[in-house]
Amino acid sequence: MQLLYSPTSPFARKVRVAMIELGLEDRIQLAAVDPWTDETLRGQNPLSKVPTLVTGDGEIIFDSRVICEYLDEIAGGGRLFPATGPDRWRALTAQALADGIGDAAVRVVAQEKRPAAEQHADQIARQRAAILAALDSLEDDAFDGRFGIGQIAVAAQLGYLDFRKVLDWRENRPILTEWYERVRRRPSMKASEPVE
Ligand SMILES: N[C@@H](CCC(=O)N[C@@H](CS)C(=O)NCC(=O)O)C(=O)O
Repeated sequence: MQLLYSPTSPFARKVRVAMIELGLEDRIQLAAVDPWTDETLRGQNPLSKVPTLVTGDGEIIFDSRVICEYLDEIAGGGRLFPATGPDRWRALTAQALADGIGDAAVRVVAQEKRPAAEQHADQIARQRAAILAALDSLEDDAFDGRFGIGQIAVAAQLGYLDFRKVLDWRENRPILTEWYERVRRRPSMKASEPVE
């Protein structure tokens, strides 16, 4: 299998962490692509986004949520994604919340790359409000010892907020801070740290 990824993408990082947590890293070759400039990616994924997975059978699978669930299935199933019931919906909702932080953060970063006169302050404020509210809800939600898809998604996005210096998410969030300091030491997190 081949994973098309970018070393800075928090969504690709989620897949890389999942892959290592599931012990699949020897079966997946990593291929770095720049989704903004590499037009060959569009031939495989019409959206030209990373992550995109090419399976051993040549199937193309995207986006990060689908890839993670696929990897969980080929690793035996039920390890990162609870199969049914309230735990499953909680895990999927946590993943959606984390991905939403990422979508908002990517938009903030894109806006802030523009010349000051071309930035839309209202859009930046709205995205930052979404990130802050999502972080507050994570602070209120006790994290158990599990490192399933919800936690992996959150960890990948907190790493991205740090990497791009989007905002200081640690301020007034001691529980989330303590949790992240613990999980960032996992081999899967260390092996996937973002690099420019
Ligand atoms: N929902 C998608 C989001 C993926 C995404 O936004 N990837 C960004 C990089 S962080 C990308 O490839 N952007 C290129 C583009 O939007 O054209 C997922 O979970 O995989």
